[in-house]
Amino acid sequence: MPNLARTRASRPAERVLNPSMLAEVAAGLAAPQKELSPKYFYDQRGSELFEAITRLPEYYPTRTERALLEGWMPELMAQLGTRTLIELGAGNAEKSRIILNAMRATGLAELYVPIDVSATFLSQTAARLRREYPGLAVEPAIADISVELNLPHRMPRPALFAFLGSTIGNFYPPAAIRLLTRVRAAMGPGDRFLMGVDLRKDIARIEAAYNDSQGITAEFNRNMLLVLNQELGADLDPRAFEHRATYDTVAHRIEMHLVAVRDQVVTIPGMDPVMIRQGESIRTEISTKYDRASVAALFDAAELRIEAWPTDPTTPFGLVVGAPA
Ligand code: SAH
Ligand code: AVI
Repeated sequence: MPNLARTRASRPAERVLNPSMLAEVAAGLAAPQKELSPKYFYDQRGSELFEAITRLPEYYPTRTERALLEGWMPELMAQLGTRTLIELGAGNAEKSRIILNAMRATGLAELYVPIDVSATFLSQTAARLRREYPGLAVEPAIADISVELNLPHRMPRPALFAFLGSTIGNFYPPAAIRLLTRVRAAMGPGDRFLMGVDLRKDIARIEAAYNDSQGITAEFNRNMLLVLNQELGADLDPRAFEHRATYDTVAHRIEMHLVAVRDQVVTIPGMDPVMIRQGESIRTEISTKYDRASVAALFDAAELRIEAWPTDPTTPFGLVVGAPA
């Protein structure tokens, strides 16, 4: 369990050094609805907090997706003969092992490329996988996937591009389409794309998943303030913000916000001071919930076609297999 008590950043920088972070943050905090990108959740502590979220009783996506992968991967990997697995936003790669095991069973597993913005966490994941899969080449790539994939020059084909956890839901539609288009551009004719998507369901169940009773999601949300303190020298006080997560039934997404509990002025070197009023919020994440039509629209726009779509009947969640259109 990560250290939940820490409120001040005191760690070495470990995220991808992003020269545009200051400009992005300044623009986000100047907008009428203040907004910060969810990619800023994930320093080492943020990655550990997300890992803790995946084990919460209320957080259904991880275990539902895991069950789907266990049911489908052996058959899919035998069918595709995949030699390279490229994974976007790999995190701890816990579920990736299900794919890697299925690849290993075919005797074809050669290369695993986990891509993530959380550099230290990624290198720990890669080191563990090298120990667990001695015959497999593991080439981690540090990248902000909203900008680039940073793939190795040579990859044995056919390759499977995986994007699990419904992380696609954290991107607004235009950014999601740009990301899928980037994946499509990297695919060869025999390659496939595997994407986990959380589907629309009972709102109370979704809201419970983002408002857990142990307060881990709230801590994860506030961690973004520590990342800004660490990376930009900001003076944000996590105790001055409350976690809020509510479902928007029109946009079909849960939104996470940090709500100011008092008026405050935030100082970030290199930009104008930011006044935040009591009750005003910073939106830190959207998590879109899909149906088949909304996934098909994303795929169409990125010139991908849905080849298979296994879903979980009890907890609506889908695993989409896409091919070049
Ligand atoms: N795939 C894992 C982890 C999901 S959490 C799972 O299904 O459990 C989201 C992951 O994506 C985190 O590891 C985070 O560091 C990474 N991530 C988020 N935004 C990113 C971005 N813009 N570029 C690269 N990685 C990103
Ligand atoms: C990584 N991503 C898919 C998670 C989600 O459910 O949108 C992040 C998360 N936010 C709160 N809890 C989990």
